[in-house]
Amino acid sequence: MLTKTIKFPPLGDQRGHLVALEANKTVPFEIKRVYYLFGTKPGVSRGFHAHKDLKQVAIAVRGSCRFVLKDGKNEESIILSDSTTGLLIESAVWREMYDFSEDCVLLVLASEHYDEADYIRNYQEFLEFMNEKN
Ligand code: T46
Repeated sequence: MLTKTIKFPPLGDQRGHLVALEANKTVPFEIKRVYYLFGTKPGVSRGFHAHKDLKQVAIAVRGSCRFVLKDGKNEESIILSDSTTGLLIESAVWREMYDFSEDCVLLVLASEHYDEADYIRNYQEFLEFMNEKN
């Protein structure tokens, strides 16, 4: 299963909603970096890369988008549209992102600092990396 989701317990009350994201608790790694994607233009797709080591959790805190995940053999698609659900993206998984709603704010929690050397941005190289790994 490539699409692993984490349900964050909603802690809201009559005043509104609250979700807590805690490293090594609700998020299964130490969080070293947080970034968010927003203002993605209609029809634009993003991603098209894998990470050698990085693990991430992505949450559509507003709006929606669709992830396609690939491991070289299997492919799965998932729509993120719920601010209490995170998509856990393990290392060595190719990701593509589509269908961003205009209001989409995609929050991403990352297990490592930014390192371009950890990216595989060519799909053929990704397949070779997976062959060597397995
Ligand atoms: C991912 C998906 C979900 C930085 O300088 N620091 C950062 O922390 C990040 C994430 C990116 N950048 C730079 C690298 C590029 O020059 O920002 C530019 C845009 O990044 P990229 O084209 O990789 O963006 P996406 O939306 O295709 O992918 C991003 C993350 O890079 C990636 O790890 O899994 O969001």
